[in-house]
Amino acid sequence: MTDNTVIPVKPDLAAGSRFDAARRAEMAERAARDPDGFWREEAGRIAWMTTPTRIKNASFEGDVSIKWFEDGVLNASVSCLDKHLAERGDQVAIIWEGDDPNSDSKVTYRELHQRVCRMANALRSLGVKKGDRVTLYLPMIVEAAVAMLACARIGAVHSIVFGGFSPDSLASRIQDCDSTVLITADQGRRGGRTVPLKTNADEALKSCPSVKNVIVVRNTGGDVPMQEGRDHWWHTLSEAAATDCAPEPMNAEDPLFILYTSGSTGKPKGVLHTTGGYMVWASFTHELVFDYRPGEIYWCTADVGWVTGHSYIVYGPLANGATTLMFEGVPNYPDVGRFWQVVDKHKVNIFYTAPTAIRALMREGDAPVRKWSRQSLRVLGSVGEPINPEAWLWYYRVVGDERCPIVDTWWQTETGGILISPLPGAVDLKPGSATLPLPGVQPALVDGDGKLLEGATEGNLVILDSWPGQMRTVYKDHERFIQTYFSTFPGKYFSGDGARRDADGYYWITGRVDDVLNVSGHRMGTAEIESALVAHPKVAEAAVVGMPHELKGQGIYCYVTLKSGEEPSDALKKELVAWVRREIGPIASPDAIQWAPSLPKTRSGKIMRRILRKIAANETDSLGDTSTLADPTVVEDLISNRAG
Ligand code: 6R9
Repeated sequence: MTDNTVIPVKPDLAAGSRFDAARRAEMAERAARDPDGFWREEAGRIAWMTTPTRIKNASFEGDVSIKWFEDGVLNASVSCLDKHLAERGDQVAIIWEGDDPNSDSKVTYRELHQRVCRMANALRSLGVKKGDRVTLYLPMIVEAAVAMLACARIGAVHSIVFGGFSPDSLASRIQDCDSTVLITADQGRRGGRTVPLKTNADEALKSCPSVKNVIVVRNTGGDVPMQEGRDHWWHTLSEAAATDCAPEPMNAEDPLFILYTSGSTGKPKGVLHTTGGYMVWASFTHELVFDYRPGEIYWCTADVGWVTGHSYIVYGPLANGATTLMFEGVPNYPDVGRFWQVVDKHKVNIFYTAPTAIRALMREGDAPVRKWSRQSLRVLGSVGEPINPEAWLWYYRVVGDERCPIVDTWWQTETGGILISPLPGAVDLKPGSATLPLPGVQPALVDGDGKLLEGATEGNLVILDSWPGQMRTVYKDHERFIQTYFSTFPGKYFSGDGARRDADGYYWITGRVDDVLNVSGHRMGTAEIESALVAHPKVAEAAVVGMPHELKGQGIYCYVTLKSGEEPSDALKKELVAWVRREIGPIASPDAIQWAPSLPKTRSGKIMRRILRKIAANETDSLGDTSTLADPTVVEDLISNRAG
């Protein structure tokens, strides 16, 4: 695959789209020349109680202050619900498709509005006020969207913790933001199995004194203990509550949600998004990138526990009055044709998934795809990690029958929404490239010293100026926000990703350049896995690096030094894998563990991860400079005992 493989925009798509090449160019030009004018107009896509007059007020220098629409007043739930009642109250807002192919349901905008109002009133009756934090630990059920919007309705700040996280991970996220309420379910369902959410929650809450009330959705009907005075059934609270609830007036810069994400150091950071800019960005990008047209059925396969679920299952699509599909299950249950069966069943027009799923399905061959018609599909999307050209082309040829453009969307929890992506009716595609920035986004590449690089080149991906959906701070730790994103290259937002730019100005994201792993599109810090390992009584030291993995993109490779007197064994390896899964969650399962009598360190004691990454990738003939090592023989030992 070369930079010259170009798949031009289909003429019929360009003709039918509100965003063709000319419109895109005009928007990009206007957003750059007159950001205030451009975003004042785009702000009109959401509902305001007080229309903002001050638009952009952001500086990446010094203390870093980012404000958008700062004198505007709104409520996010109004844009997602009330705004649509007159015109499309009876249109389906959410199609829910269960893990079990025989279970599904549909919720109209009017019904969703009522359900949200009931839960909002229920939360108020428990004493939840504007600014309070509410943690959600839920499966992919309609109640997850209802809970998010109910929090937004009363100005409570939701913090969703992915259902695959362990009790410990849940507890630390509750403690960090002092949530007073936890919303969970008896159990989740995934791939025919149950997930013990309430049991995990009870375990976590032993160390979370801030939580006074727990709301439990009866989902599977599994038998779970309810703690008198603390635990309430969702349905009991809802039934007792009224179906209308006055939305809390929120300043544009009041928090909407916190979402914890992994960085290269320390524990996960609470990424804070505010109301006005985030909502404008979610709506703007959802409409442009997917070329969303009224009446279309849109399906993003992410989980609401990740940012993709926030922006592209709930807030973006609902702000745009779309019909959004929520899927409880997994791509290979009951069989590997499940995605396409669901596409046909619900006549899905726009389908957005992750490269790891595409690669896994590609391995199963074309037949399970061809078995289904997929005629409704119009646009396909990819997110979460770089998509290799081979998987891109399979997605394009087999899933989309060469009819549907693929939007490879680059963005992050921190960016709130998509920043670099093709627009289906406007940008020619290149397999493996996220292509060009959206209007209003100014990416650039810098070298290690922060010098701006011009033309076709490769470097660190930075963004030069603010966009409305940008995170505002790390919850309760603004210093960490400045340190993490604005200190490596002062005055610029540093993404942590590397990228290449070709002669056409197209961006090709190459992956993280820091100590963050991307395993099946899930972000995790090597430091988190290392601290889980050293918490084991037999482990003295650990170093974790990523290794290339055919399906997951990256796998987790752990070098472990045991305490003296401890014997390495296969049983202990298994125990350590189980230990990390229990400490962090099943998504953090180590793929390989290598016993390391010692780790390669510099004379000042720094672990040389560069070398560990090379050994893990089996690229031992290109180790580079090892002359600064305190003891070079350590490396030879590690090479000869590589975990294969
Ligand atoms: C939305 C999301 C962010 C990291 C990001 C990058 C990787 C996401 C990508 C991509 C290449 C794409 N990433 N989309 N890499 N091409 N289209 O995934 O957020 O979980 O915070 O992860 O994911 O490395 O820095 P998040």
